[in-house]
Amino acid sequence: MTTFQILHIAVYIVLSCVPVAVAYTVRKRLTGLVGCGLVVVLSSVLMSGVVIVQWLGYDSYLETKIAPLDRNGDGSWSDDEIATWSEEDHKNMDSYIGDGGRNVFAAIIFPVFSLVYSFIVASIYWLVIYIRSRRLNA
Ligand SMILES: [Ca+2]
Repeated sequence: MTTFQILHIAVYIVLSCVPVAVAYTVRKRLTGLVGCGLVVVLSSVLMSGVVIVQWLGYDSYLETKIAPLDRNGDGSWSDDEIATWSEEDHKNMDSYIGDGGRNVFAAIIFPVFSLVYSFIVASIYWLVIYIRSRRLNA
C-alpha cells in the first residue's frame, strides 16, 4: 500500500466519525427533532464536502500531469508524443480518461450515502438518548 492509499483510508475513517461528532456537538444545544435534522444535514454536507474537495483536487492534479503530455500543444496526442511518455504518464492518462467512476462516486454516490449514513447515525444517537432519559425519569 502506498502512503497515498493509507491517507485515503484514514480520511474515510475520520469521515465515518463525523455524524457522531456533529451529533455530540449539536445535542448540547438542540435536543428535539430539529436538532436531529440539523445533524443529518450538517454531517452529510461536511462528509460530501471533503470527498468533493478531494475529488476536485485530484482532478486538477491529474490535469497538471496530463497537460504537458501534449508536447506540441495542438490539443491531441499523436503516436510520436505517446511514444515519449513514461510509465507514470500512461498511468496518469489511464486514470484521467477512466475517471467516470470517480466522478459518479464523488458527485452522486457518496453524497447520497453520507445522507443515509448520517440519518441512521443521528437517529440511533437520538433514540439512545431518548431511551436513556425515559429510564432516568421512570
Ligand atoms: Ca500533440
